[in-house]
Amino acid sequence: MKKGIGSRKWLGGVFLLALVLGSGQAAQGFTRFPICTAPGSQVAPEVSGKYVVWRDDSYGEDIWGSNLSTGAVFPVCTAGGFQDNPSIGGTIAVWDDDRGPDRNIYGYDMARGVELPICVKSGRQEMPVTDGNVVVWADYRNSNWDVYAYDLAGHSEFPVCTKSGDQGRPAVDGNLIAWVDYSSGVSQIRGYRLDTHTEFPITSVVASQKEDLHISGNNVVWLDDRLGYPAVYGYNVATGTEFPICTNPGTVHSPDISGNLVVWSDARDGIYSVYAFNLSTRAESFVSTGGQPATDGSTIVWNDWGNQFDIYGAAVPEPGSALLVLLGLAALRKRRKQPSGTSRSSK
Ligand SMILES: [Ca+2]
Ligand SMILES: [Ca+2]
Ligand SMILES: [Ca+2]
Repeated sequence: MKKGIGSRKWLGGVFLLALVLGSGQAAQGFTRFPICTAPGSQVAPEVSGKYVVWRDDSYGEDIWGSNLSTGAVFPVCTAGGFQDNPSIGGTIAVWDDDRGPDRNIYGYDMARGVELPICVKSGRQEMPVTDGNVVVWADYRNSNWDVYAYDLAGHSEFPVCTKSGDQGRPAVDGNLIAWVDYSSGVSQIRGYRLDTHTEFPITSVVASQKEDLHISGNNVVWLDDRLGYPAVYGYNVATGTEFPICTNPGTVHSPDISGNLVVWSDARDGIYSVYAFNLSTRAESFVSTGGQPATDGSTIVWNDWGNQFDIYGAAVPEPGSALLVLLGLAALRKRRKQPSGTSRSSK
């Protein structure tokens, strides 16, 4: 069977390195708290407001969630077969699901406790993402990978890109959808505006791999290998400018963005750790050891890779707080001490 372009090619190696390296570094500034430390593996967390979801491999492959206000941990979907690739926006969680004859997209309203079948059509549907209004996924119904979407309020599905060749690994926020187009033989990122139904290119830089796209407002972030190793880049669709976010060769993975906050994990110090970078203050912060981070701007969640495969989180300090000012000053001092030519430049 053709391997889904929804799968994450770099994660296998990252996972092995995480196992070897283990965990131990203490957090600086961000105070971490446990979200789920149950037996078995909890991975790939996502957060939206008070709700967190993740894939739980304790009893098969299921989706579980937590309400951060109450601390309650509860099953979101424990159907037979594999449930994977959770995403959450607003109060709507989505995932891909092979309980049926092939892979489909399901959702769950965390506030109402109701499951929502999003797309259960023939052919594979994978890697769904949602901002709480629209669900977007990679779809093989036409015997090549396309991008389809579903309007949650209108209960209607619509094609986003059904061109020849493969398109997949989508992201969505508000008016903007983005995906990776593989039809030319290299990875090209394309964007789509929902209000005008127009498609446009995002970055012309050639890289054999571009993946792990995430959007917040006008900013798109992703991983690409133009340097020969995975690095995090961003692109502002309003200004048409690309900017590097993390280019250190530390086996970077899993970028995410919300507002001005970009998070990712890298092993620059020989151990997988979560970092946060503020696009406006240019301050980078160490958050915790761990991997697969995600953020909604208020909270950062991650998987405690190489340790117990549990889910942890930390609140993001309020803008203007004494902590952020101190972190910004520390980052500035560190940058002044570094030789020129290190990883970041202005957007
Ligand atoms: Ca299951
Ligand atoms: Ca299907
Ligand atoms: Ca296609």
